[in-house]
Amino acid sequence: MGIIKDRFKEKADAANVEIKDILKTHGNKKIGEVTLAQAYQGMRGITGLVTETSLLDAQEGIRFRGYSIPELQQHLPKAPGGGEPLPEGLFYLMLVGEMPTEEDANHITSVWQRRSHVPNHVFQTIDALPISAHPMTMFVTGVMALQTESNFAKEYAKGINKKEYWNPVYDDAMDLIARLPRIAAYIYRRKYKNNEHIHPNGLLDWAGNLAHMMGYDDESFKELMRLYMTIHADHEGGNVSAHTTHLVGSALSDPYLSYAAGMNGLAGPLHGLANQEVIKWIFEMQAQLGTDDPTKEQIADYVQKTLSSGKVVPGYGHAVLRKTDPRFTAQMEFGKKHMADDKLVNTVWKVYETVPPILESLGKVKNPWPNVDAHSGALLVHYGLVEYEFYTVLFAVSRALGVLASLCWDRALGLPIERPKSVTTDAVKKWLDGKDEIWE
Ligand code: HAX
Repeated sequence: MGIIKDRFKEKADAANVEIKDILKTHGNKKIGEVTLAQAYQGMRGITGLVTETSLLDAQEGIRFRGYSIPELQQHLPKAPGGGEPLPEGLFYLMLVGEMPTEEDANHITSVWQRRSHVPNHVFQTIDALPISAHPMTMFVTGVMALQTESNFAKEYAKGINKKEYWNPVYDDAMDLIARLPRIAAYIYRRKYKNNEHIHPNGLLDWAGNLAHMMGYDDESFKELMRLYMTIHADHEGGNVSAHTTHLVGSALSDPYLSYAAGMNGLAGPLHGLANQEVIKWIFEMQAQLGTDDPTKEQIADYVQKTLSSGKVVPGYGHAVLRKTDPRFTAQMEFGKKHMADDKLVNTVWKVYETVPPILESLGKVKNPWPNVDAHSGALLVHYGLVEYEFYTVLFAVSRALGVLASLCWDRALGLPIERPKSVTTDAVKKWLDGKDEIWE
């Protein structure tokens, strides 16, 4: 077995023993109660999932295996001459649960380079879609076409012992992550750059190579990609993309099927598509106001217009967070370091000063603060990546790291098929009247 596979298996075996012991002694302990409002309103606040890779605190934001984003920036290995973390290192941290050495991160870089070949039929399948198709449609279609390569599906068809499920799932996860930059870059060049493609550079790291294949060889853009791929990778288990990947995987659908399902969820405007919606909203504001440097008063008027036409302000609010998203702050710091005078980036900062008090004044928005998507587009536009419909594809490439590391854990821990109980309103009414207790 490979070095990292061995380390993962060792950790997973130890965790299995520990969890069995916890369940034996404490399995009947309650970790919460479910109210009717929670059942009807998006299961907010119900603790009902185990995800090992990261944990979200409403006030503090995300921690990956205990490390905050600034701590990741400090401790994870960097590319030579670079200042931002290598996403390879974050993947190692999420998978193995320990901070990687530079050698560990470089090892993953070379494994992913070796496994990055994408068969031709995947590109042909993407080519069968009209050029007008949304990049996320092309992306998920490409991943589905790649499912022909699944080791897990092949092993399952042959009749694999359930104790061994984790093994081909691990290989699928590594293969899929390795191949995603090629698929993403292919879509970008096909849709926006005349179908002129760029060969991978075997000397570059995973995120640097993605930048290169998209046609962006500026060193600071590569740094942005490393940061971007790190901060978008995981946000604990309950968000739509992570939860869907986990749920579909629990039916023993292979990692390609599970990840594609999750990314269909990421493509929704209340989730990952919000990154394109933010920049579209700002471009529309600029066009309507006739300026690329709006004042805070002009922005406030535009926000009111958005709200009064029954729309949400994209990039603001969160189902769990109750403070400014540290992923927003990390991007703001990057902006201050690399492009402090950029007008669009400054507009994002002015929007940040304007929107929260307005949302707060509505009295119903639980979190008026910006999330990750409020900032990302403006940084990309700075480097010339103006094709905002593509932004969610970048998010999807990054999200693969978290959801696929989690899927390895799901199978290594032998988690069963997920199947919560649902009720009908009729049954609820009978239960409230004390007439029926069919679900208890
Ligand atoms: N603008 C206007 N209204 C908002 C709002 C916003 N940014 N955020 C929440 N609200 C509204 C809700 O629509 C809801 O209104 P109704 O009661 O009239 O239906 C009310 O405030 C209460 O909602 P909430 O409890 O605060 O928020 P939810 O947990 O239901 O939803 C969302 C969380 C992120 C979906 C929500 O804040 C939103 O729609 N934000 C804008 C879209 C966005 O930025 N999404 C990306 C989120 C981060 C992410 O997943 N990235 O991938």
